Amino acid sequence: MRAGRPSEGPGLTDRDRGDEAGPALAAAATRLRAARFAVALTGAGISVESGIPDFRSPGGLWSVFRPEEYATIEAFRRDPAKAWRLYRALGETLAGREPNDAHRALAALEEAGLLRLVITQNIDGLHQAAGSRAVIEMHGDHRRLQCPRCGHLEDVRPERFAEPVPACPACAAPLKPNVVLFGEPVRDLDLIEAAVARCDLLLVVGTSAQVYPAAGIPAAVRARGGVVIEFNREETPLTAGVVPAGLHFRGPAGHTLARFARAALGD
Ligand code: BV8
Ligand code: ZN
Repeated sequence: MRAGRPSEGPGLTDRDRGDEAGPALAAAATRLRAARFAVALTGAGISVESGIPDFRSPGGLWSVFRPEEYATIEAFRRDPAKAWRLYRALGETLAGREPNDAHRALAALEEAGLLRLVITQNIDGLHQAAGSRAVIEMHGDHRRLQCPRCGHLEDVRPERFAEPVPACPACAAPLKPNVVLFGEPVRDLDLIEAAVARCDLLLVVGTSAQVYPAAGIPAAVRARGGVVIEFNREETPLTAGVVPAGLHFRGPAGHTLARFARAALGD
C-alpha cells in the first residue's frame, strides 16, 4: 500500500508548527539522507493527533488508572477483573482511530528507503495502518488476547471484551490483552538490540522517555556514535541529555515530522 505523502498540517501558528525550525529541519533531513541505518522510536505522543490521549499528559489514561495499580502483571494476577476495567477503557480509546501525518511520514520515509525500522511502544497498530512494514511492537499489541499461562493467542473479537474476564479456551486461565505489562519482558528485545547495534541515526518521536528499556535506546545509539533527532511537543529527559543541540524539534509531530519527511524526500 503506497504510504500517503504527508500533507500540510492543520492551521497552526508558526510557533505551534515549529516553522522557525526551517533551516535546522533541512539540515536534519540531510543527515537522514546520509544515514546508513536509520531507525525511529515512537511513543504515545505520535498517536495523540489520531485522537488517542497519551499517558502522562494531564487527563491521560493514567490520570484515571494508576499504572502500578492496573498495568502491572502482579495487578493482573491479583485481580484480573479490575485490570480488565483498564483494558476495556483502553480498547474504547483505540477503537476506530486512524493514522495521522506523523505515522504517514515514517511510512513514506521507509518506502523511500530512508528509514529501516520503526520500534514503537504503542499498541494501537497505527504505524502498520499508515503503511509501515518493518515495525517492532515492543510493548505488544491490543488486537490480540494472550494467555499468560499457556501462551494461547487469539485475535480480539468485540464480544470477548463484553465478558468480565475472558477465559483461555485451552487452559481456562484468565486471558489478558497481548500487551506488555510492567514487570513483563518487552517483545523482540534481541531484534531491537541488533537494530540498535546498526543504527547510525535515530528519530525519537512522541515519548516522555520514562519507561525502560525503551527509554534507554536513544542513549545506546548515541553511545555508539549515532545521531538522535527528537520530535516532541515538549522537552524530555532526552532533550538535554542525549539529543545534540539543534536536533530537538518542538511541536506536534503531525506537523514537525511531516515537514522533516517532506524535506528529506525532496518534496
Ligand atoms: C521490564 C503497555 C523486565 C500497555 C506499557 C525503576 C527504574 C527503571 C526501570 C524500572 C524501575 N522499576 C521498574 C522498572 C521497569 C519498568 C519501568 O520502566 N518502569 C518505569 C515506569 C520506571 N519497565 C518494565 O516493567 C518493562 N519490562 O522491564 O521487564 C523483565 C525482564 C525479564 C523478565 C521479567 C521482567 C515493561 C514496560 C512496558 C510497560 N507497558 N504499556 C499499554 O500501552 O497501556 S508502558 C506505557 O508507557 C505505554 O506503552 C507507553 O507507550 C509507554 C511509554 O510512555 P510514552 O509512550 O512515552 O507516552 P507518554 O504519555 O509518557 O509520553 C508521551 C510524550 O509524547 C510526551 O513527551 C508528550 O510531550 C509527547 N507528545 C504528546 N503529544 C504529542 C507529543 N509529541 C509530539 N506530537 C504530539 N502531538
Ligand atoms: Zn491458556
